[in-house]
Amino acid sequence: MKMLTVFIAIGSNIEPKKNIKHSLELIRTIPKFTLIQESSWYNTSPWGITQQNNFINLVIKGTTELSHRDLFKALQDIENKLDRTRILQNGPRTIDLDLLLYANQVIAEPDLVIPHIGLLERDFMLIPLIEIAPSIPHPIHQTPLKDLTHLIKYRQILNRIHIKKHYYK
Ligand code: PH2
Ligand code: MG
Ligand code: MG
Repeated sequence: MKMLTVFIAIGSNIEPKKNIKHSLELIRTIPKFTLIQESSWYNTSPWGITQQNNFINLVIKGTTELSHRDLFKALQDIENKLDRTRILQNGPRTIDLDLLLYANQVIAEPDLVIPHIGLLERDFMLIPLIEIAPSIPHPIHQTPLKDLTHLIKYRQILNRIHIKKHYYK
């Protein structure tokens, strides 16, 4: 299968530094997947359920030969490995791995919608994505991502805590 570029949002508000580092290690072991770039890490206030700890959010870029289903499954396996329990929708979590973009494809399946439904309205998804992919067109709007910030509805970003990283294979 052809090599495709994908973007994944990472979020955590339970021991976030430890869990995000661990998730990145596990992501790097996904077969037929290469981690290319990591955005800055951002401290963010909780969206949805506001009575919970702040999150750390970032976005990563990878290339893969996996189908969107196989990649989704690999990300879910990592969430489960990191003791992710689903008690409350939008509640506290050790790790959340959300597929934001899968090449330029538009996917609508009962359990998986790409582009992610929150991408344009949540600053903690769009801003880190723009940091590493400002010019790629949004698969539906066909507009460069950096020109879509007026669509942000939820501003949760408090500050940036790490600089972005490149990975070399
Ligand atoms: N994820 C949620 C619910 N609320 N808030 C922030 N700041 N960051 C998140 O990643 C987040 C959230 C559900 O996925
Ligand atoms: Mg999420
Ligand atoms: Mg999720």
